[in-house]
Amino acid sequence: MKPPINWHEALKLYLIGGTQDVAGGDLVGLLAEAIKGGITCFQLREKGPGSLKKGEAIEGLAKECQALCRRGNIPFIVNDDVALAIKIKADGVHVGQSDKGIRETLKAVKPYGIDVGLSINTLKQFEEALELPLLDYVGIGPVFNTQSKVDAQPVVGLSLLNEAVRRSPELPKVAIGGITVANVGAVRATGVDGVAVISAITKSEAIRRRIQELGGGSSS
Ligand code: TZP
Ligand code: MG
Repeated sequence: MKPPINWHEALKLYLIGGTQDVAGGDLVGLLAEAIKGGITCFQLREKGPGSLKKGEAIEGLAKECQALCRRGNIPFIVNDDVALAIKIKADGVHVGQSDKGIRETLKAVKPYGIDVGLSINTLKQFEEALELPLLDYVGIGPVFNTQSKVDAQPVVGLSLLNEAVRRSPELPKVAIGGITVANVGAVRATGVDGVAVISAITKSEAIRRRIQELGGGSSS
């Protein structure tokens, strides 16, 4: 059996991305560079304009990303697609409130040893998440305005992060949405385990330096 993932550590600098987020579409090249730079987790989120649409192509891309993550010793997470996560034995699957019910997702994937992350946008949703003993982590946001998700929920600001940390220091938490070099310090100061970003890394021209600036990479 694979060792359990320490989510408090793995959430430190969580890259999310798909073909649509990368100019030129070379997600695999970007991921390879980001892993060398020191990201601590990766989620494949192939979604929206510019994303791959064919199941076969997505599966092929997922396997390439998974192989890179394995070599880099970081968790590989699939967004939304429970069947794909099971098929390729991903480390985890991340779902939103509007995806297949969270209880159903947990029931479907836990027998395969797949971890589960859930997006939350309100304190009520956070409290509901605390009632799910098998849930591995929550993503809280969008903290700030984001250009990377067309159907984003209302922004939650730093206050929901502070409140969630106060309610439960134990449940691993990653902040998401509009996180940049300019605001990452304030986000981390709330006590969340880490930050999840799309554009701060995928739109950077100096990925390794950007990862350092966001708090990833080695501390040496
Ligand atoms: N969920 C909430 S905000 C968001 C997702 C997937 C997009 C985050 O992208 P960015 O570019 O880091 O704001
Ligand atoms: Mg979703």
